[in-house]
Amino acid sequence: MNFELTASMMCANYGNLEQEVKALEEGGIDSFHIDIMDGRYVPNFAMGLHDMKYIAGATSKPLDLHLMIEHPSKHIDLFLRNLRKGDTVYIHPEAEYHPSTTLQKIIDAGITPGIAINPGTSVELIMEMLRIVKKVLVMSVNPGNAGQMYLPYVGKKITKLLSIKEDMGFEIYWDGACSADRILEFAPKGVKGFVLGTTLLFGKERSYGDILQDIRELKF
Ligand code: S6P
Ligand code: MG
Repeated sequence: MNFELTASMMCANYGNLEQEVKALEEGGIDSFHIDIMDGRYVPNFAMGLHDMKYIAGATSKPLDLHLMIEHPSKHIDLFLRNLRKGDTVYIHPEAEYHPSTTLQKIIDAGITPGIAINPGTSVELIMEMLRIVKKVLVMSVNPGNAGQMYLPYVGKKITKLLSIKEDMGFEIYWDGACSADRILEFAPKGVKGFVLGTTLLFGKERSYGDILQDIRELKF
């Protein structure tokens, strides 16, 4: 089955970030998920521009930039000028007065545009934006922290998005409490990729390579 696996780098060991990036890359990760938090849009501070640049310099794999910041349009140029073709930027539509203007900026920079949708945000609210984005990151936990509980009502929203994705031309990605059960259920239905954090990938006794191989073969 063809699905993508992304590493949530806020869960990595910062004591040796370069080694973490290499081990994930050698283990077969598809891309690196960078959670940027400003302490305002979400109640936490996580990674910053500096971390993003460091990881970009340590790998040739794509970056997946998840902006959990207020008014991303104010800062987006800083990020865009440090990204490469093939990278993705997700914004949260609630964090912006004019999210489609910001999405257009991402498109104009040659970067893949995405929106991240919170558990409490409905498909109806983002319907028009679905026509211009290539990726939708469905949050199955409230944004701000790793290691949270899955909110089961999000499953219904994914079903709705799956039914319109082809028509509207976007792919669905999963972020938050991504477990084996969820991959087993949603990868065959057409969810294109999964962000792996503490639930499946980080802080385990096994190597990243072994874990990633088992996930790809759906051997849990
Ligand atoms: C949450 C953030 C996510 C998490 C990731 C953690 O605000 O956007 O990317 O870091 O989902 O995964 P887990 O398995 O620890 O919930
Ligand atoms: Mg994220």
